[in-house]
Amino acid sequence: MAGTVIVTRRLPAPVEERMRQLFDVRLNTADVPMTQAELVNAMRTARVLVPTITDRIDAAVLAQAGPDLGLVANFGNGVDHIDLNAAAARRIAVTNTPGVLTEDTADMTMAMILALRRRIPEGVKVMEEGRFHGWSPTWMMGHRVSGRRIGIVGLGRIGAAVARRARAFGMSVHYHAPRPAAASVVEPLEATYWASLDQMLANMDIVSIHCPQTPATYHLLSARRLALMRPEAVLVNIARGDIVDEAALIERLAAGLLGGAALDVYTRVPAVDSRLQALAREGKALLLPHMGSATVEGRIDMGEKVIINIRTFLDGHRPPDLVLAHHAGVHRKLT
Ligand code: 8YV
Repeated sequence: MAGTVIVTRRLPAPVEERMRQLFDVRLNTADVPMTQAELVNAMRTARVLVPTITDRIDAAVLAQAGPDLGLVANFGNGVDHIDLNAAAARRIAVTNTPGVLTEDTADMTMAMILALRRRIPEGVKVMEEGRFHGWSPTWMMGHRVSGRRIGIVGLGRIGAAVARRARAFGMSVHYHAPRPAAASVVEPLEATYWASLDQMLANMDIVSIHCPQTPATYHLLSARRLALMRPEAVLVNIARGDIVDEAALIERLAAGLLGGAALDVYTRVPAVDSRLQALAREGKALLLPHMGSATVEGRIDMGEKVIINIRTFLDGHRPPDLVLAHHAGVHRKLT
């Protein structure tokens, strides 16, 4: 099939192989992000660009796109690294990979909650370092997870998958979203809707973030809102770093005003704030290196979604996973 497809990062081998069979494709064999100059160069020549979260496709980059570029087929769900308005203005379509990473991300959310509350990383370290000197009644006591109230911020696909798991673990499910979810979603979960995020935060044991990052959700968990959380409550963020005011979160954790945080995403990557590492060493934070959707199966499924989007586009049809700026809640340009 004709058309130059440029892929910015190494993808799982079966995905790269399939792309080679199907498209006139230029793969990036170096497993490091492209420089901005390389990215701009790719934008000039490609018909289809396949970026990942490590590529910043802002208005300045899009302004340099060649006349042939018609599709940015993102390898991933979140598109906060792409200026959707600028793409739309240049009639460049943007697609993502919804659905296929839902269950893996929800599994990881539960793993993070359990690991933080039951002190799993500390326990693993004790064994690795040969510091287990025998059981005692007060040894490694964590906190019970069942019977707790979980407040889910954003009851989309991933939020609902987390809610199903939380129910199975005996938690009561609460959620905040711009509007109540459909009865078919909410009823089986017996989920309680909180129109006010402030009020939900003040009443939860666990708060888990599952909304996209948009200008509207930037620092949604602001210093003021973090201060509403109960001092023994924990925060889980597997969505995007800037949905939380990370500096304010660090202050509250360090001051013992929050029960803990489990994070898979950060404001700065890869140079994560070193104060978070110190908090992790004290057992107040559990930190993961953005691996929420990282399963072999999930990444291959994501690649398959990207391929379907590219094929339909190159065939002259509307790709199935189009992301529209107004649907994604993007009302102003990336800053
Ligand atoms: C992806 C993610 O691995 O899909 C997302 O939004 O956050 C990750 O799980 C990443 O975006 C790949 O580009």
